[in-house]
Amino acid sequence: MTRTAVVTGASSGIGAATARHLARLGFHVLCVARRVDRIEALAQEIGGTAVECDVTLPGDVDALAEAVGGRLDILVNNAGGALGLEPVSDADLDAWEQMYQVNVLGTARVTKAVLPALLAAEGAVVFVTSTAADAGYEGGAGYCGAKAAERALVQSMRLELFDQPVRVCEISPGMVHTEEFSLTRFGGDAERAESVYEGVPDPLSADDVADAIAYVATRPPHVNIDRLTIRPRAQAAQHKVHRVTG
Ligand code: 8X3
Repeated sequence: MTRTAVVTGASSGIGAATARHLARLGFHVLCVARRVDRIEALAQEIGGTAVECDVTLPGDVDALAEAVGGRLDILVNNAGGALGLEPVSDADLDAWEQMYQVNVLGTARVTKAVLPALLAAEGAVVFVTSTAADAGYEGGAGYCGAKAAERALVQSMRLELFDQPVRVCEISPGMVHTEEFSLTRFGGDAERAESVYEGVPDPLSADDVADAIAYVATRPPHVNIDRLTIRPRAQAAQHKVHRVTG
């Protein structure tokens, strides 16, 4: 029987790379995102299925669950992201609301909707959180809070489902240079986005993280990788980043 995976946020970056990795491992991948042109191209490339879905909309998520059907081997909750880097004194709370809608509520909504299918397949759910969930940093309250809340989902679900046939795993990436993460965070300001990675010899790529996700997701059913933190060698900690200057 062909194994099936769902990857949310599959239109770019870590999500698209994960869809490709899982397809190479033989999974039929449901590529889930809002931007239908991108996921259709990806699905065609990897022999998967594009599912247009905004995880913040209950009707879209119901339709996704319908498309999944009765069995699902892997759910990769990747849809999410950061908006802004202002201190709390200047925070745009609409942006915070959007971050919580996607990273937290959207993730919970999708997970809830396909959990019966994951249980039926003795499957695994992998949450892509962030090292931003470890502690707050300056300007990060909204994003760090959203990612910490997403981590709470992982922790609670693993306890709630301890005697059920499903694995609950978390990947916590540090600095990853994708085409969109920082660009989105800084509202399309390409120069500011690139400055995040300036001088860093080798930030992680989307492929590096996808490789780790695929590893975690494809362990045998009795092996639960609770959390895997992955950073570039140049980032010893959130604020300790090696940059080559001059
Ligand atoms: C991305 C990591 O350091 O920008 O999730 O918060 S960071």
